[in-house]
Amino acid sequence: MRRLLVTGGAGFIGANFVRYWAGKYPDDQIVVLDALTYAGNMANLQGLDEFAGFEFVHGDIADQKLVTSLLVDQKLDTIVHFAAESHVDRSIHEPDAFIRTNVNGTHNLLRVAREVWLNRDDAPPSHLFHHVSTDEVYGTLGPDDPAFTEKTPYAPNSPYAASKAASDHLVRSYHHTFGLRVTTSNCSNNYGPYQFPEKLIPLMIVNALTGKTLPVYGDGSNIRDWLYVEDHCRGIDLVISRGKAGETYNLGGNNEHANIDIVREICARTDTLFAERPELAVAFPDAPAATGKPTESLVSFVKDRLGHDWRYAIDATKSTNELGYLPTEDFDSGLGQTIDWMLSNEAWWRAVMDGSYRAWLERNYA
Ligand code: NAD
Ligand code: TDX
Repeated sequence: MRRLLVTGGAGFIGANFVRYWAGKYPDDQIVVLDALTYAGNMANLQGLDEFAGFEFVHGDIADQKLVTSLLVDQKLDTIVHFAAESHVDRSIHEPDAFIRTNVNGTHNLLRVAREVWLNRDDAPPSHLFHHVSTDEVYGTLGPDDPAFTEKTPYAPNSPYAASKAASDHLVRSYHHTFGLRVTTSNCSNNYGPYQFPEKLIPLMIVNALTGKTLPVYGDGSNIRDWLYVEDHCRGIDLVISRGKAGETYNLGGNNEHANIDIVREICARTDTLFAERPELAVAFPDAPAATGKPTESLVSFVKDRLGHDWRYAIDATKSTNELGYLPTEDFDSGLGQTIDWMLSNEAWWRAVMDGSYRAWLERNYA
């Protein structure tokens, strides 16, 4: 039985991970620590309070006293660290929060883990600090470059990527210097349920339904390697269960697409869905598809993101060979499930986008 501290568990991937883990390991204890920033959402964890081992704690990973008391009092033996500022565009406009949470926050978790797990008599018999990171630490690829491996030198280009790279290095150093048992996974772009609609796929779906512009940065040729979020959760499980302390593992989707192709695919699927299901035109009257206009009419090529990385691609051979990792969801069905989820969860994304969730948060967590 494991006793997990899941940081950032009210965010997109963290919430999917908690649902995955509670379903697969119902006897484990899961304590979620989340500061509920704009990206954190209690609605993402709805239903989990029925799970006996689940507890939510509202707090900051940079709070040394709080993290110490959670590890000591609850005898937690595994940290799965998702909490981060995660949006590249925000890191370009306001980088400070990225350094504070991604660098200093991660360092606080590491020093508390070291103190509690390595220096105390009542430390649990085994421990693991799993750090969830990104492929963006490796920089950008040209069209013919081989995909990133775990040996690719780090070359982060945005303040977000640099802050994640710094946190990866700190995690590594706590293993090398102090012997803390750590693993790190570097993953490609995720998509799926509960993703905050500031990221490409959910933003385009919401804007297509509400008749807003679909802003494609630059010429839309930039390529990402897309992974359905549940496959990422499965990959993290494999690293936690079978990975070797001190090692890093790449997790990817073998699934490269140019942004413009993704946007066009979402447009085409929206048109088809509205043609097949007349109730959608009633529910979403502002969508062009509600009046038979092509959704693609909303596409607008806008000013490029500063320092925009052109291509990411993950080589996950090491994870496949050593852990048995393979993504199972193909992009066709994964994108379909994501659009269906957004159609069935209008209240969720409207609340997130119109600020009523913030008001709810202030009422309940002031
Ligand atoms: P997200 O922005 O949806 O969620 C982040 C969560 O962390 C939120 O719940 C937020 O409230 C919480 N948080 C932020 N600052 C905190 C703090 N100081 N203390 C406690 N909680 C705090 O992010 P996501 O997309 O779910 O990403 C999760 C992790 O996975 C991040 O570390 C990110 O770098 C990594 N990652 C994301 C992707 C992707 O495609 N989204 C891909 C690879 C890796
Ligand atoms: O409106 C948009 N228009 C657009 O063209 C948005 C939001 C994005 N884009 C482009 C920029 C990227 O080339 O789409 C691509 C994907 O953008 P994001 O969804 O912002 O993701 P990205 O910048 O690739 O970073 C993501 O993947 C790695 C996550 O946000 C990170 O947290 C993760 O580490």
